[in-house]
Amino acid sequence: MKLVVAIVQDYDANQLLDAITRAGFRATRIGSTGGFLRVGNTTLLIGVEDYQVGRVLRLIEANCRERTEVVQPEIIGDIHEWYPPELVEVTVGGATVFVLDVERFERL
Ligand code: 2BA
Repeated sequence: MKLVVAIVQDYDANQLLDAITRAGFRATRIGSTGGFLRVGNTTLLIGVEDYQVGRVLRLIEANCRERTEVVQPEIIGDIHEWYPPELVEVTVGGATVFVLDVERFERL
C-alpha cells in the first residue's frame, strides 16, 4: 500500500477531491501553508493500493494547473533581502507529490 501526499493549490482542491472521490478513492484534506510564499495551500492524504498510484497521479495531473503568483518580496519571509523591491513572479504548481510506502494500515 502507498500513501500519496499531494500539496495542491487551494483553487484546485475541490475539483481534485471531487475527481478522487468519484473514482472511488478515499482522501483526507488538510489545510496547509507553503514555507516559501507563506500562503495557504491544501495537502491531500490518499491511501491506495500500489497498482492504483498511477491512476491517482493522473487525476492529480488532470486537475491541478500551474499558475503564476505575483507577490511582494516582503511577504516571502526572511529572504526578502535577496529580492529587489518590486513585485516578484513565482510559478506555483500543478502539484507537489510524495508517494510513501505504508508499513501498516488498519481501520479499527
Ligand atoms: P511554497 O513553499 O509557498 O512555494 C510556492 C512556490 O514558490 C513553489 O511552487 C516554487 O515555485 C517557489 N519556490 C519555493 N521555494 C523556492 C525557493 N527557495 N526559491 C525560489 N522559488 C521557490 P511549487 O514548487 O509548486 O510548490 C508548491 C508548494 O508545495 C510549496 O509552497 C510547498 O508548500 C510545497 N512543497 C514544494 N516542494 C516541497 C518539498 N520539497 N517539501 C515539502 N513541501 C514542498
